[in-house]
Amino acid sequence: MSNYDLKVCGGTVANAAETFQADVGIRDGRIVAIGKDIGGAKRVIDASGKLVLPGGIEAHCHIEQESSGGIMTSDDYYSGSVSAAFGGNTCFVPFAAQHRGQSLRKVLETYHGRAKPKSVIDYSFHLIISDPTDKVLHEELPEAIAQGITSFKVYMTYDKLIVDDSQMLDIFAVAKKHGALTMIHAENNAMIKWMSNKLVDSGHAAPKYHALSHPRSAESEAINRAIELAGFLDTPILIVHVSTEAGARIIAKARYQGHKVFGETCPQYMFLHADQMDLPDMHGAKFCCSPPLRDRASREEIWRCLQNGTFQVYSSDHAPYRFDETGKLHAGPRPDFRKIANGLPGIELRLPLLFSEGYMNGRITLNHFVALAAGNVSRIYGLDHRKGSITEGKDADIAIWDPGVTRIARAKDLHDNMEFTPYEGMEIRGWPTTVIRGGTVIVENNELKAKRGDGQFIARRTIDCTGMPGRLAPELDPTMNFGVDLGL
Ligand code: DUC
Ligand code: ZN
Ligand code: ZN
Repeated sequence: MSNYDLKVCGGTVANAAETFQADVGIRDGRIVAIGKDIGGAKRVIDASGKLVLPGGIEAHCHIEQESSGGIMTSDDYYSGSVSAAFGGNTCFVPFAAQHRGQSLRKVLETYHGRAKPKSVIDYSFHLIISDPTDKVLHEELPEAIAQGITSFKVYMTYDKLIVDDSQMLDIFAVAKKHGALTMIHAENNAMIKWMSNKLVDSGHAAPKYHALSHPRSAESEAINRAIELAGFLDTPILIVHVSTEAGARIIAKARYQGHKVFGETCPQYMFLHADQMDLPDMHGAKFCCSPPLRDRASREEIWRCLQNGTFQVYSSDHAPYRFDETGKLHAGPRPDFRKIANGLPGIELRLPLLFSEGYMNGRITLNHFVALAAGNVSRIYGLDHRKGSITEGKDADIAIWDPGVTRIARAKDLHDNMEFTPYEGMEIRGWPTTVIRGGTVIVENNELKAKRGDGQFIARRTIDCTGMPGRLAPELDPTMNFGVDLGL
C-alpha cells in the first residue's frame, strides 16, 4: 500500500540541532512522516550512505535585477533558479530593487512578473529601498510587509542608492512598527569616494586598486553607525556581506549587549583574496565586488567568525556580470576600477564550498552546516512556518548530499548564465546529488527535472526577535522621557 507520494529511505537526516537515522515520508508536497517502518510509497529514493538535509535557502542574490547604473544581471529567474537548484537550494530570496522615483507597488509587480513564469524553486523578495518618500514609507512599505515581503535592504554607499542617516531612521521606524527586518550594506560613502578619486587621480586605476578604495575602516565605521541608529529605535537589522574581522567584532559586541543585530558573510570572503584582482588583461575585474576581497589573513578571521557564530547567515551575494560589455566591462574594455560592475557569481557553489571546506574538513559540524544552509535563514527571514528543517508538516524541501562525490569547480559545468566562476579549479568534496522541492524531484543524476514556473511565491512572516533583549533609547521611551509619546 502507498502511504506516500515519495519516501526517502535509509539516509542520515540532519537538522540544525539534531542528526538521526530515519525514513522521510512525503505526501501532497509536505513531510508527513519521519521514522522507521513508516510504510510504502509510490516512489522510493534510496539515500543509504547519504545525508538527507533541508533544501538550502539562498537569502542574498541578485537575479534579473537592473543595477543602479542600468546593467542587467546575466541570470534571469530561470537560469538563476536552475543554478541554485543544482547547488542544493530549494528556495531563494532575491532583491526587488526600487530605483529613485519608482513606486514599490510597481517594482513588486515587475519582479513577480519576472519570477512567476520562470523560477524552478520557491522564492520571495527583499525590497531595496532607495527613495523613501512619505508614500513609500507610510503606504507602500506597510502594504508590502502585509503581503509577506518582510525584509528590505538599504545602502549606506553608491550615489544612486544611498540613504542618509535620517532616511535610515525613517525606514527603521517603519520596520519597527510593522515587524520587518532591515538589511544594510554598510560602507562609508565619503571614505570610498575620497580614496577612489585620490587613487585614480594619481594614476592608480587598475582593478586591484578597487580593494584599496574600500578601506576596512569604511566598513567598520558604517557598521557601527548602523548599529547605533538601529539601537536608538530598538529595531532589528542584519549587516550583509561582512568582509572584515573589525566589522564582525562590532556585530559580536553589539549582540552581546542585546542589540537586535544579525551578521552575514559570503564565500568570496572565505575562499578568495585581494591578490586575485591583480590578474593581467583586466581579468582582475572578475574579482571586483563590494565590499572587496581582503587579504589571506582576513579570510581566516572571517572563517573564525563563521565558526564562532558571529555570522548567522552565509549567502552567495550572487551578482552575475559577465566579463564583457554586458557586465563587468560595460564602460569599455579598460575602465578604471570605479566603472567595473561590482559583483561575483556563486549561487551554485555556495553550499558545496561550505560543505567541503567547512563540514568535510572539520571546521564546522554537520548541524552548523544545516543552520547556515537553511535553518538560521528560515527563522531570521520568516520562512520557518514552511521551511528550514526536516520536520513533519513542513514543505518537503530536501537536498540529498553524497559525501563520496568529489568535483572540481568548472564554469562550464555550472548552470548559471556566466562564462567564468571565481572558484575555478577548486576541489569540492561532497555534492547535493538529488534535490526535492515541495515533494517533487527537481535535480537528479545531474539532470534538471523541474519545469519553468514550478516555484511558488512564499509569503514570509514578520521577524521574531525572541532572545534579543534590546531597549528603546530613554529619549524615545515615554516611561522615561516625561511622557512624550512619539508613537514608536
Ligand atoms: N556589492 C553589492 O552591494 N551588491 C551586488 C554586488 C556587490 O559586489
Ligand atoms: Zn550590498
Ligand atoms: Zn548583494
